[in-house]
Amino acid sequence: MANFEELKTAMGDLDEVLVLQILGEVAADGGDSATEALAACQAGMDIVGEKYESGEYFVADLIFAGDLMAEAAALLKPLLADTETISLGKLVLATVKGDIHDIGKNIVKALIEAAGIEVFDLGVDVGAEAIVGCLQESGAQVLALSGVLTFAVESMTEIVAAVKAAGFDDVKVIVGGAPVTAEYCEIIGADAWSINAAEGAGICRDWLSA
Ligand code: B12
Repeated sequence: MANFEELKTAMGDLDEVLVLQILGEVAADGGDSATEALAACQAGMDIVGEKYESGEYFVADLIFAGDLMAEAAALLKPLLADTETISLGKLVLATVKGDIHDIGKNIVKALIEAAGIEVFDLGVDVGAEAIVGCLQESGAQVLALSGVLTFAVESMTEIVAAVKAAGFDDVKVIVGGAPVTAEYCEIIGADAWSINAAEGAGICRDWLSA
């Protein structure tokens, strides 16, 4: 059985060799503990953030942390996915204009895909025009927006207004990221919000299963 406390610490220490070794053990065990492993990696990212804020880590460390988290999420994704699940529906995902943080977005993506939803990931710094275009082309029923900068809330508001103006009244919108609150959700005009990736994925799954 993999040691998740050790995994969390290894992620916080940016010890790539140990992180990959423990994830290898999770896979060898059949992947039953993939959800706990993902949570441990996320908890390790919190340690990275604390070390950055205390001056122990620098921007280069954050970029390395982002790559390591993306690698971990990619390794865990096939273990999280229920291979019996048929596609529940389609979802467009993006980090909004002005914001290039994508670690949280990529975690949400892994969990949404694991819930059996097809994700159209537009990347970072994405504005209303690209999102409306992707909704048109994909026929997605859900739009998920991520933003970590306080400023992201303004971009989200603009995007949701543009989506509604383009006539996508039936598209459900969920917003997430550190600055998002219930109050912001209302201002943005979104249908739901969460700062918890697993909870957000669950909301999308419930919408598409209904
Ligand atoms: C890593 C990091 C970076 C990396 C990003 C690498 C990458 N590939 O993403 C780099 C070095 C590039 C970076 C750059 C900058 N950063 Co920065 N960064 C961080 C840091 C340390 C961690 C962010 C992170 O990834 N957290 C881990 C993830 C997992 O958490 P998360 O994003 O919140 O996501 C979770 C939830 O919110 C939720 N979620 C997220 N999205 C969604 C979406 C949906 C739909 C749902 C349901 C849920 C959900 O699920 C996730 C998992 O639980 C934070 C500090 C901190 N402690 O948070 C600063 C921080 C976010 N950065 C900050 C700033 C200011 C910047 C810069 C402007 C710095 C500069 N002067 O250049 C630039 C931004 C440029 C830009 N235009 O975006 C500030 C933001 C302040 C603010 N409130 O506006 C912070 C808070 C640091 C600080 N204390 O000042 N940064």
